[in-house]
Amino acid sequence: MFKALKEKLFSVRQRLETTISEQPAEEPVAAPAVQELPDSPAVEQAPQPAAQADEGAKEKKAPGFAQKVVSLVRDREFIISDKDIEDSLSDLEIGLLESDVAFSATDAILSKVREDLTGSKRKIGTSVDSVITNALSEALLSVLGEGVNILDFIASHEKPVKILFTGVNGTGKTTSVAKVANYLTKNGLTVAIGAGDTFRAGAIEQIDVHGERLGIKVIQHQEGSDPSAVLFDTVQYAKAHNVDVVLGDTAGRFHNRVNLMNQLSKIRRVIQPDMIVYVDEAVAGNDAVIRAEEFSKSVGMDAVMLTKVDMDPKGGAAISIVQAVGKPLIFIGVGQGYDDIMPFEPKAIVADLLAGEA
Ligand SMILES: Nc1nc2c(ncn2[C@@H]2O[C@H](COP(=O)(O)OP(=O)(O)OP(=O)(O)O)[C@@H](O)[C@H]2O)c(=O)[nH]1
Ligand SMILES: [Mg+2]
Repeated sequence: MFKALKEKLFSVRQRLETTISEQPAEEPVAAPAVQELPDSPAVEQAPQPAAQADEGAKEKKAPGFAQKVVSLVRDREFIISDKDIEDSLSDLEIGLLESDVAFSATDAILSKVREDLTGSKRKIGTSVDSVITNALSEALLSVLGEGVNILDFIASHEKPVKILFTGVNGTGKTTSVAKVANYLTKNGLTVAIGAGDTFRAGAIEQIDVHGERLGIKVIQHQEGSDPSAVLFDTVQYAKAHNVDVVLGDTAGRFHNRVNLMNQLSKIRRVIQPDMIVYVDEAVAGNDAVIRAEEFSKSVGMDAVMLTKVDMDPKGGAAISIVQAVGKPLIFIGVGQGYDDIMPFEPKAIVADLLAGEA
């Protein structure tokens, strides 16, 4: 998963490690002021003048000077400067853009890495790699956020918890509804599905077949009927049968199809979902990001599910979408089987991205 992105991050880490490690181990440091006090009776007095010497050094490297300093060794620590990491950061920028990470997300990651690394002190003897990995990890996590655990979310909401799936045509909404239903039942929850795509021919039958295979109740009306009514009935069914979760499938739609978008707003008003999941496919790259932003503006969303991650080695769409809409990625789809779904846990994903060579 995310093989290309992992490779790029690995090569940037290697380059950063080389450049930072190549900095001289020791450079002349201002003579310790303690020597100016030969009569000093107590060793404890030494830190005081040394601190003053430090202040002096700070004054000297005030504006302009700091940029010229490659690295300083003081108190057996490196101070990493902008210049040390400039080339590696442009590698990182290119690597992220090539992996389909959008410009704004790339920018956010770069500034966080720069902020974390420059001026950071590394004790001689500590691993350069850990300093770099930490900075990259923090930067990626700052964009990916905390994530959401769906089981916790369901546990903390009144039943039935209503989750609506939306997005453009063919991205994997219906398959995702089935996968999520399967995931939830495997985690001990009861589920009912609303066949809310009454628009596309064959859509009702498609979700019905999934329901049958999974042993999950699918509520359906006629093709062409009002999807709000189907989903309303699904909620009523869930209430009557003490079902934990309602999953609502909907027809694929582009944000510029006014009628379909109005229909979605109506569904929203009628069933008042606890969570709207926007589904898009990783293979769409930056298109997915633009579409997500449009959906976010028009109907809103609470979380994102990215499908077909198995077909997209780049991995950037995941980072970009989350950054663009400011909502968590809740699941990724990694194949066509019911079990090909993974809860998206930012910490685990980032740890894997930085675990080494792909
Ligand atoms: N490889 C792969 N294929 C997927 C994944 N998720 C869905 N698909 C496939 O994508 C195709 C479209 O899936 P659907 O679930 O019908 O998509 P949809 O968004 O409901 O489509 P519409 O209802 O027409 O808008 C199907 O062939 C699915 O098997 C995934 O994670 N990986
Ligand atoms: Mg569908």
